[in-house]
Amino acid sequence: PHLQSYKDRADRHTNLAARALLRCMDAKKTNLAVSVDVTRTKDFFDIIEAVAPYVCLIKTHIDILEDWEPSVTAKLQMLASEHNFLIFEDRKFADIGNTVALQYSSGIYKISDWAHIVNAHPVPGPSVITGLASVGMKSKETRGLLLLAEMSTKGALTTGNYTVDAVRMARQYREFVIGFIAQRRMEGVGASETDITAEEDFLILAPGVGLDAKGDAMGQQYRTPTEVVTECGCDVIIVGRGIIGTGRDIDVEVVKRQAQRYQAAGWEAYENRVARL
Ligand code: UP6
Repeated sequence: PHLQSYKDRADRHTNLAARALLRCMDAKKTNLAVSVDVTRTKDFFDIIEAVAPYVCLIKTHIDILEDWEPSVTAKLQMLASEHNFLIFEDRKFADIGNTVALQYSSGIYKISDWAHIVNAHPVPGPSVITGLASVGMKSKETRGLLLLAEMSTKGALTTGNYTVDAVRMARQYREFVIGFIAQRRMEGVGASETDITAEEDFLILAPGVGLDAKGDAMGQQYRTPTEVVTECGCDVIIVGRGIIGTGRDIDVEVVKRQAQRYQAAGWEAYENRVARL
């Protein structure tokens, strides 16, 4: 599927969240997701307003906001429809089905009310998917789940059979699992002859993307949009500090310029990939 256009894939996708994301990517010509990893609500919205025209997806870690209040998620939803982007809460669920269902639907954040997409570690086994699906598939706007099949960090344990089994698990729940957090395409991984891999269309969202740095001091590793999208076939680039910077203060002009730069690089990498057909 990665050799087809986002538009063609949108038309064929059966999950509403995946379809909406692919449509948005095609309409706005962007495969950029910005990770808004800041602790102050003002910075959070300043960044989102600066990058909104250039992104298909805003990725949040809602629990790092120090001054969060319910109006934050209400405003986020409003901006998402106004600027046409989706919301991905990077919650990385990893517990028994009953617990993840509660963490997804309840508490103060009520993630399932506002996040189109969430993710989970496959480590508990299929029950993490069915637990989340018991909430997400009930929603009138279908939600989508990504499994973390690979991580971007040095020494990650998400290799070999772990990744293979994650992909096999996803294949059993294709209505709800729309793809992976990974570093490369997953279609061939662990597929047997009976798997109908031709119709399989998993979205691959890749974190660990940077144009200037190779990594940070805490194990993060960066690759360029060309490596990630053209060479490894990923669909969405997830960029945090490459766009929002590493300083305490946010310069919205810089953020905006960097978002434009990553959008252009990500889109060019995609065009180069589909042109290989
Ligand atoms: N993230 C990774 N690697 C993974 C999974 N998730 O970096 O394997 C998330 C981080 C962070 C973002 O939680 O929010 O993606 C990357 O941020 P950065 O671009 O500033 O490094």
